[in-house]
Amino acid sequence: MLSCDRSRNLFEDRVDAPSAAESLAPGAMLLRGFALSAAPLLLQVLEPVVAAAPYRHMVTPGGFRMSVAMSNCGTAGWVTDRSGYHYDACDPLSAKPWPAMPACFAGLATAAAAEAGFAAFAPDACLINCYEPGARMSLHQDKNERDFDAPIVSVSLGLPAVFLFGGMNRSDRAARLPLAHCDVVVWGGPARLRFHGVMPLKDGDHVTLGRQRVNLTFRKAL
Ligand code: MD3
Ligand code: FE
Repeated sequence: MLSCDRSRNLFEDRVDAPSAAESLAPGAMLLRGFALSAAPLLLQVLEPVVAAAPYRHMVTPGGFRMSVAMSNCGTAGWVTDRSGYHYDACDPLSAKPWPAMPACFAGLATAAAAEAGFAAFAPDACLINCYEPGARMSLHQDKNERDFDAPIVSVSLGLPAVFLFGGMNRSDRAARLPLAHCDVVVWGGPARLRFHGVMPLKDGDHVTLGRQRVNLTFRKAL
């Protein structure tokens, strides 16, 4: 049962209500708790997606194994290997198309984008990042998509993380932004090509996801 103490922070499911959109920078909007009501369904439909296309540690063109385990759903999926980064209609592990994007995934992404001022966002790719304690993502830009006019919508689930929000140059000082279960961020316009990353995940025990953080990033790739 939910306790009456709204100040506890034991990584239990959030008891707070979604709050109003908060501007982080031009084009970047934080929607705290936006995925709260959708989360049980999101996690339910995620199961068959990752059963069909299991999380895997991809290798960067430089030969490094990524600490984040990844999968995809949608008509295109982001992949990296020794030959480079690209979007592909098929999962290289199965040689079959990525699982379809569940309607509740696309619906949440479109609604979040609209809330942030980006009408009619129609994602065709959802990259699913699975972090275990210690996993991190170094500063990078997302620029494998064809159309930078479309925003990227990110949905955080499970353990909290510290997100790094940098500038247009890798060497620009990055702001630190804590992201919790069900926080949604919309990155568009002038924020779309900013460098960003995730600090190493701290250990913890989330009530539904255990020792995991799952991040869904919705993109218009094609
Ligand atoms: C800011 N994922 O998959 S999502 C990625 O939490 C990625 O797993 C992180 O960066 C994660 O590429 C961060 C937030 C995000 C996504 C795209 C952005 C922030 C962004 C594009 C531009 C600026
Ligand atoms: Fe990224």
